[in-house]
Amino acid sequence: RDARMAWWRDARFGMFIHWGLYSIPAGTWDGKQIPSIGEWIMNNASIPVADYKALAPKFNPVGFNAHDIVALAKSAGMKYIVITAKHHDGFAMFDSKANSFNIVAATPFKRDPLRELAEECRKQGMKLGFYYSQDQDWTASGGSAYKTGNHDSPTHHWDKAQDGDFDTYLHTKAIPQLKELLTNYGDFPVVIWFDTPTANMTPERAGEIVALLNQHPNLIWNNRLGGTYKGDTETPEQYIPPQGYPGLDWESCMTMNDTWGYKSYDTNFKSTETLLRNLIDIASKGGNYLLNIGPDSNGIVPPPEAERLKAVGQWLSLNGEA
Ligand code: FUL
Repeated sequence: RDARMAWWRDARFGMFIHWGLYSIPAGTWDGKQIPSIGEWIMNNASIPVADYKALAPKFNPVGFNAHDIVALAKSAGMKYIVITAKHHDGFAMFDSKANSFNIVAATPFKRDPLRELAEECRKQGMKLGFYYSQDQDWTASGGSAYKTGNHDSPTHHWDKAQDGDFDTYLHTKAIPQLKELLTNYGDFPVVIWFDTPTANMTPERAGEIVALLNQHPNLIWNNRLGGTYKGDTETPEQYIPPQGYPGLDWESCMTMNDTWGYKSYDTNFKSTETLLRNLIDIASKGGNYLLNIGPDSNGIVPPPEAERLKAVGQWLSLNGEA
């Protein structure tokens, strides 16, 4: 385990990327600004499955440039990137044969940004990991859905198209897509970042996923798979544990404003000073800082985010080791 975790412990600073179809509505649905985080808009506005899926033919993010994103992460002093391969909305941001609701098969863009990022990461000496929402899936029948704001409630569906059998979802979508992610990208991913397990993720079901992960002995995965599995890393979200987690590997993930997925009107950006203090505070307590960017529907990193990352990197190269 120590050998497996060595690069990650040294890394200290990584880039989280939340990017998907939700960058098109960008926080507004039917003319109304929908409160809370942008990537939850389908759930928060109870958008029917067919209406949400209709976003895919409109997704053509030709401004996406893997080279520039990896270079931005490098310039900030970041050592790894974790991108949303599939968030709770069920849309795969990669070429998937297992399910056609994906960026290659269902959009005019037709490119696989994960493949492009993998190639650039290899060229630029960056590590790459994939976020995958293994349990919640709001567009696949049988996928789980949390009721907004209540992570304890049983699966809450707002559209009959969501009803179905969780095991069918697991065996026809989640596990096949995880296999694709684990085998189609060469030496990547080095991290799988699971999220929001519900009661559906029993130890038995999670165990099937673990058997798959165990075929990749260098892989690092977080503590959000579910079942009884603790994973490799603790994942405090939007906070820094005052004492760290002695004896454990941990990573604080944080937004720069108040959303992970792009929201056009969220301008509540933290200052560069705050971002630097967070990084130093986290590093001093033995953790990693996974700092998020939310590219827009054209694939562009919002300028206030890019500017801050560059400024953080400048400070590090003047005052630290970057
Ligand atoms: C949460 C998710 O529900 C959010 O959308 C986001 O991905 C965050 C990092 O984890 O629990």
